[in-house]
Amino acid sequence: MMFKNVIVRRPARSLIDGITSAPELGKPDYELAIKQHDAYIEALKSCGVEVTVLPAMEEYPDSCFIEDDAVMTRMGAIITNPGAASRNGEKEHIVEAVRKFYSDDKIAYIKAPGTLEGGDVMMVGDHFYVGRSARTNEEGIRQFIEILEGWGLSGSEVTLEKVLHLKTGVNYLENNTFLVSGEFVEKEEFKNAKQILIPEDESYAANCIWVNNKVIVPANFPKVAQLVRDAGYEVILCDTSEYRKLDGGLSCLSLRF
Ligand code: CIR
Repeated sequence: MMFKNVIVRRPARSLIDGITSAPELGKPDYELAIKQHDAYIEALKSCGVEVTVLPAMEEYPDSCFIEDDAVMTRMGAIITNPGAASRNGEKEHIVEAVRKFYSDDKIAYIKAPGTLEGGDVMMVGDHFYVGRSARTNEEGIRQFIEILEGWGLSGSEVTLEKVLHLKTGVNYLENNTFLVSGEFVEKEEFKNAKQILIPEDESYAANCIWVNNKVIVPANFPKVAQLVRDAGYEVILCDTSEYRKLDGGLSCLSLRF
């Protein structure tokens, strides 16, 4: 399986007002965030994908975390219904971009009272794991799985206890290989997989992205970078320090399909 396309959204200046569970890390520096975003786009291009860059949206401080607004599958796209109130309106602004890649009959919508954010969705071939979190509820998951099944795909729920989104703690590379941290190590779903165990002091780096046989790893997490190299992948490092201040990781910044 190869990705052909990626969609990103430029960070807004209002980024400094984004949601965070870690205010002690300080506010993001907008200029540095822009430089890191530029480097992220270059890293993606070096993996052979076409990158569509959407403009910043000042009214939505967290909108650069575009992964939460849609889920792109090989059969169709699902526009989410973000559970964070300040982010909910982002979904209206992703549809136009998604329409460039999918016809209207291949675009489905999660509807209230269902909520779902893309950071809770992990694609493993034709199966989609969905984290039930503070942002993604039971009804959102029910609708999501129903849509997937209508397309001949499947989904299942994973319960989360500590992390913001499912992919904060577990991410899929390929060939049954997962990057697994904390609460996910012992979970039934991933117990029998090939696990790359993320050391606790580098848990942020559980959020890496596999793009066409290369793996983009956050900079400054040397143990994880080495573990991924040891698993046989070419590693590209990208500094995401400014996004980390808002609980954002590498996957959050793009839609890959
Ligand atoms: C939020 O709390 O919604 C943003 N500050 C971070 C979103 C991270 N997105 C993701 O993990 N997919």
